[in-house]
Amino acid sequence: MNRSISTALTLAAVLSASAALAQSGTTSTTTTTTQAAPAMVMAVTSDASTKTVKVNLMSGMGTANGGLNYNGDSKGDKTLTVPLGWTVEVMLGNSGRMPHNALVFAGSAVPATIDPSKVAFKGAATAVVGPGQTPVSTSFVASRPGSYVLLCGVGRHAANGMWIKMTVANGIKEASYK
Ligand SMILES: [Cu+2]
Repeated sequence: MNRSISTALTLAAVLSASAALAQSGTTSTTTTTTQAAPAMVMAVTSDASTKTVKVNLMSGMGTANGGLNYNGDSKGDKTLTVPLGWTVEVMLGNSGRMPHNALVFAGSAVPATIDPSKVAFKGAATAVVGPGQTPVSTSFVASRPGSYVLLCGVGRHAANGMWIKMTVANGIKEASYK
């Protein structure tokens, strides 16, 4: 775990340096750290060579929104933006007291009925991870541009605010979480 995080950090640093050298003229933000993470968890890292985004979500981080949060975020107050056509690898941990998962649905609001068979992209649903359990992961291809919500499908967590926004955008070459 520690090794993979530091590898990701190193990779992100290399990518940042490469992007700076390339003088692409577009945004230079490669990564965004979360506010509530005690160890500066990297929320997203981007790898343009493999067109892959790694997303680290820690559910139940602290007491924000009564524990119904990802990385301390809830109620759409953060947006995960990923490049169109890239592979999105989601790693979901749980530092809280309730089980959680992460599902992606089309639209900009929590759907009235959360049907795991109707996620926006094939694979855009993690398993449920219990408190303190080993993180779970899934990956999907963000194959259609637009607005999405990433939410928890457990109980009424999403209705109670456990969701963030997600945007799939054409013409960008790195992800952001802000
Ligand atoms: Cu939940």
